[in-house]
Amino acid sequence: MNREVGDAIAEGGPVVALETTLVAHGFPPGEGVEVGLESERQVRAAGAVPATVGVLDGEVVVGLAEDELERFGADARKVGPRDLAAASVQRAVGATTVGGTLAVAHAVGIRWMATGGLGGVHRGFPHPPDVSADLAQLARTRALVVSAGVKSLLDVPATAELLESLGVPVLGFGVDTLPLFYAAAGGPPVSARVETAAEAAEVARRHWELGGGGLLLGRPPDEPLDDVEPLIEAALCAAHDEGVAGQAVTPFVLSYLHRESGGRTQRANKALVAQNARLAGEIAVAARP
Ligand code: PSU
Ligand code: MN
Repeated sequence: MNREVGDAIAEGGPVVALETTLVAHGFPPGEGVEVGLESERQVRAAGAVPATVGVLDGEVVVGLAEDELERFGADARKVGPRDLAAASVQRAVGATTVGGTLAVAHAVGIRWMATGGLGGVHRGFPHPPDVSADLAQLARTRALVVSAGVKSLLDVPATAELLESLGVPVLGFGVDTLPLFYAAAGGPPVSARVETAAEAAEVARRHWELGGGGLLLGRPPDEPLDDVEPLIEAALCAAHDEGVAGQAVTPFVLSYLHRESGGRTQRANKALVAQNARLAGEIAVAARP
């Protein structure tokens, strides 16, 4: 763990965990690092300490330095909660997903995290079924994740139902429905709406006092894209035709969208990741005792 993050955790200071799968697999090579660094700047601008998580040289690092972050390219292993131990023993470069990052946050005592869009239930309930480990890990981790909802290439209503079954509160930041990643409107209803960072922090604290685990906070993107659905359908068809499955689906679809939208989805994705990081920082600061 880096010194700054370790000290902040020890003092009960505001720390926000950030993931590396979106750095390695969510953007074209080279671009992801800039997204990661911008998230760190946004967390700092809110007055909190960023802790970007990943596996390097056998170590689970909490608080990657810039030169370390640069090693998270497209060849990094995608590391969910079940993959942490093997990636570490095998000295892989391991890019942690939301679920993988939450598992580490749990181990070191970080309560706040930001990402672009949570993973969830893939569309059409494929065989074999494909449900992101983000959900189970969120259910068992005392942390609040800020995201632009669930990635809309998934079955978002099914994901919302599963989050309810798992007892995960789904909060809307100033909205009554869960944002749809690129789009702001049209998602399933949230379980409660909160208006401020302080209110989100208070609900999280109360949830934990009551014995609860993780919470999701959906923040709609400031500049939503409302016309991406046809492209998503085309991307999912292409994935199917090319036999892309499992862990590879989300990166394949995101890169298809980035390419076929002429970079619009990429710009939107970059912006919303930064906005979510900023809000997570504000909530971490608001939560200080
Ligand atoms: N948000 C983004 N881009 C991403 C992700 C989130 O804007 O690439 C990543 C997260 O790491 C999340 C993962 O955990 O997508 C979900 O992948 P899967 O569906 O394979 O679990
Ligand atoms: Mn999956």
